[in-house]
Formats: sequence, C-alpha cells, structure tokens
Amino acid sequence: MSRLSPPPRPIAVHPTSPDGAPSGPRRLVIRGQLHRPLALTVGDLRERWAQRRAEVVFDCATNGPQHHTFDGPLLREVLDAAGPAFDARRRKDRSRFLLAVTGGDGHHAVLSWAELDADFGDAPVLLATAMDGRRLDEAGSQLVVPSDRCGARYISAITGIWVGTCAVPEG
Ligand SMILES: Nc1nc2c(c(=O)[nH]1)N[C@H]1C(S)=C(S)[C@@H](COP(=O)(O)O)O[C@H]1N2
Ligand SMILES: [Mo]
Repeated sequence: MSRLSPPPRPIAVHPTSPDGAPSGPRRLVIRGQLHRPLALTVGDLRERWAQRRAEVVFDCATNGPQHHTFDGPLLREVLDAAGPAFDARRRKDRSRFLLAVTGGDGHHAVLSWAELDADFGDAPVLLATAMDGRRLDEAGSQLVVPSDRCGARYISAITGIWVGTCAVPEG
C-alpha cells in the first residue's frame, strides 16, 4: 500500500503571531490538490500579480443589471503559483480539475479549470482587489466572471478556493 503524505500547509506570505494564528488582514486560502497551497491577503493579490481591469454588467435576479469596474489579477495566474497537481502538458489531465470558491457567508459556486484555461474557455476570470476604484482589503476579494450573464458567481468576501478532481459517482 502506498503511503500518503499529509497535504502541504498553506504558505502565508506575512508572519504569523507567536501562537501561530494568522495576524493582520484576513487571508483567502487556496487549498486542495496543489503543490504549493497559498494563504493570501488582498494586498498580496495586488502586489504579487499584474492587475487587469474588467468593466462588467451582470444581471441579478432580485436587483436587475449591475454595472461595475473591477481590478485584480487573473485567477488562472494566481492558481498557477499554487501549482495544481496535474500534468500541465496534458490537456486531458487539466480538463478533469474543478474549483470551488466560497464567500464569507458560505455562498459557494464551482468553476471548471477548463473555463479558465487558454486551451479551452480562456475566460478572463479575476480575483478583484478593487471594485469601482475602492480597495477590497477590508471586505475581501471578489470573484469576477465577465463571461457570466448573471451575478451568482461574482462571489464576494472570498475566504477559500478549493482546487482538485472529484470522482464521478457510479451508477
Ligand atoms: N458571498 C456572496 N457573494 C455573492 C452573493 C452572495 O449571496 N454571497 N450573491 C451573488 C449574486 S446572486 C449577485 S447578483 C451579486 C450581486 O453583486 P452586487 O451586490 O455587487 O450587485 O453578488 C453575488 N455574490
Ligand atoms: Mo443575484
């Protein structure tokens, strides 16, 4: 039987307090089937990756069309830094991966890796660091899915992103 090593601990870019608890601003944790799990503040997302801008309109079932301008890194580039545990040269291997993005209130949604991947959907999905010119350091990052017509996946106050494959249920 093969031995399974425990998953690597998320790398916090900022120091932790003496008891090991994270100090300072809240971090979003990127975990799952990854070589380098990450724990990132909105400041990290702004400083460590190139910022893109997206001017979007999405429809909210309750409030109608919403217009916003978001700045932030491409989710794909942030996830590349976390090192998904697939063979990056094999499209079929990449196409099996999923992402689950969770907000501070527990709202969550899934994306497929292929939606983001340049060989598939190539969607310019962002992890926003600012909305309409206002920084999101206090509120937390927001998912920006310009290719979506509706707002349900514009998840705010992101606390976590899980990356990996799921077994297809039998029967
Ligand atoms: N964390 C979280 N994010 C969320 C939601 C939610 O319930 N929780 N609702 C979504 C829905 S349905 C819409 S339409 C947009 C609304 O974004 P707005 O408040 O900026 O217009 O947020 C999305 N993001
Ligand atoms: Mo909505």
